[in-house]
Amino acid sequence: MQVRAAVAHKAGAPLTIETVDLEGPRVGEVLVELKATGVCHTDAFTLSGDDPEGLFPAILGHEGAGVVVDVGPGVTTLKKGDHVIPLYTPECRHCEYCLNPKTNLCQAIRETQGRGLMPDGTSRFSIGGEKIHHYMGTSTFAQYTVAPEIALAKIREDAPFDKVCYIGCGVTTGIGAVVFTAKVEVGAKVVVFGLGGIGLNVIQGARLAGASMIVGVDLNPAKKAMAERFGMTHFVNPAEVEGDLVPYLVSLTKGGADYTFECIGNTKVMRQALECAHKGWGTSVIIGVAGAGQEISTRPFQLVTGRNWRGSAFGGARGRTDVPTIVDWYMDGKIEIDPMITHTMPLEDINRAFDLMHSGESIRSVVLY
Ligand code: NAD
Ligand code: AHE
Ligand code: ZN
Repeated sequence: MQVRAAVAHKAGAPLTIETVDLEGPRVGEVLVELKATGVCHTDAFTLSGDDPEGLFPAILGHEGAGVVVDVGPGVTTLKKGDHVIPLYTPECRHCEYCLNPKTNLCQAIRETQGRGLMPDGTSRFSIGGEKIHHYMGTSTFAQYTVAPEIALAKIREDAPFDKVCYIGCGVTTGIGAVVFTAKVEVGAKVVVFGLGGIGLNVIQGARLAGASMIVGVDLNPAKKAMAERFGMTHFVNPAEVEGDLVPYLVSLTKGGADYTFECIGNTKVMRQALECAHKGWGTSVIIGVAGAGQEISTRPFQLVTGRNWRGSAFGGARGRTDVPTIVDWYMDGKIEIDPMITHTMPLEDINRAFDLMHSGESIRSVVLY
């Protein structure tokens, strides 16, 4: 079939809206009609050319929601008409990783996914016979996409696509990093670096977990009001701090934070986030994605003296199991999404979503199909 899609032809260039060819689903695959997709900073990161796994041409996008329109042979858990959220972290429930409760990083299809291909090593997208790569196994910047059955979470049918698409990445990543990865306890002191689409969800996760102090750190003072609305108790603009940020934050938290989260992708900030965690027990979680060739550093003494350095992908969530629950949390009013979706647009205007992100004007832009 022919579908409209935003195609990334090369690094650093705007996406182009084109009609592309999409093959139907093969064994274990599902054809999904997208109804909405968010635009995450990771899409911009890959488009910039900084992603070591970035491939071109490709159809980006990994924060979608839609409806199943066809299933390939062997698909047993989904049928036409089901509402779904595509998962860039699938959940096969059989691999060594899925069977280990310590991780959510299902590896069943990771190798082909990283090469922009379906599990059988081929692509369903093409233009004039030329292959177009899939992206993160989801490619949600298209009216229709094909995804493996294990990379689709079935969700309730009364959930609005234009809001719950955000659970496909930002909401789950932020809240999950707090509740699944760090397991923040009631009364904990938390510092969140970066108050964008991910950091705000870390903040609402920390409030949900009962944190007593939630410090938000951002260079953009315009992010303060929204962060307060989601539970931030103290705002720090590093540009306004005299002297070093780390001792300032250690003093503010009276000895260091129990948990810190880096939600920017800046390796210098990752170091600050580790070093303002409490001596003896503080845990710092890296969520931000850093560009090719970048490395983190600190004095080993920081770890010797009891700080823990961790990372979190997709919030430690097991998509097919946890995403429907997070959709329920939204529908039951336990978490909020609507105020964070600051802009919506048709696919034709998707490049505006990237401009709004780079200028710091948006939290989340959502493309409506
Ligand atoms: P965003 O652009 O919405 O937010 C980034 C925020 O960081 C902005 O508010 C910006 O003002 C602030 N900032 C930038 N530099 C800063 C600095 N030096 N000090 C303080 N604040 C600073 O981005 P997002 O969508 O929230 O994504 C954040 C990061 O998380 C990106 O690196 C993205 O790729 C990554 N991410 C990771 C996962 C995962 O599973 N690990 C999932 C989604 C996104
Ligand atoms: N491909 C990059 C890393 C990109 C990355 O870290 N992706 C996150 C999700 S970001 C979503 O917005 C992730 O889940 N990583 C785990 C994985 O297996 O990809 C690189 O550096 O090569
Ligand atoms: Zn994302």
